[in-house]
Amino acid sequence: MTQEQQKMLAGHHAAQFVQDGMVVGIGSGSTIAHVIQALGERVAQENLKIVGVATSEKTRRNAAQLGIPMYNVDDVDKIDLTIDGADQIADDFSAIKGGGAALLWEKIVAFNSLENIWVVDASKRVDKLNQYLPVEVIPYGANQLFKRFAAEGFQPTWRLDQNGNPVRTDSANFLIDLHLPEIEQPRALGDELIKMVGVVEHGLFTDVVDRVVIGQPDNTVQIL
Ligand code: ABF
Repeated sequence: MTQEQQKMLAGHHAAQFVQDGMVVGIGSGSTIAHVIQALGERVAQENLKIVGVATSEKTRRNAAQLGIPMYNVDDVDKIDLTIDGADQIADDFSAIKGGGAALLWEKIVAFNSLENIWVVDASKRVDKLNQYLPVEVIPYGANQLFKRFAAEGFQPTWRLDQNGNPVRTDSANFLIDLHLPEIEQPRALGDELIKMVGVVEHGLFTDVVDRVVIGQPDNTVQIL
């Protein structure tokens, strides 16, 4: 199975965990697009009654177009279940998220959810986290932060759009991607980053997820 087929397999499987009457946090990214598609089909075919909570404006639009009522995180009393994607998931269930520029709202929704499920293709599973780490920063002072990241040896790069302009998140912040070798201590690194003035949030997600749904190349789904 291709990576995209693995994403679809995992996404459709994860959508089955959503029950009638739930408030569902809906993540971002291409894997979650399959979850949204599957939920939209259930809304249309089973008259599934759910309320969605957006982790990005793009997800809000995509889900609403498929008939899922979408709310902000502050519009609901609680979130029963959040389903989201990830860029990498390590053996200790720490993850890097934010490749889709939605890490801040994703982390806010995740930490306000009673249960969190991540949905990935098999390529996202690694022994240790080792891909670029997105950090969301306030625009004012971002250049100074960039220089500080460089001085720390984090090899920072600006997240740029196709026109070479800095990407703005849904909260109108910038993203700086850090390029480190293997991240041995994700919690310690996260604690270090979040203390740096001007950092809004980082893409290290630790002690968050309850279940991981993995689409495998052999057309099976592994649930951890
Ligand atoms: C989102 O899903 C982001 O946190 C993460 O970067 C992305 C993974 O993208 P994809 O599912 O397209 O691989 O939750």
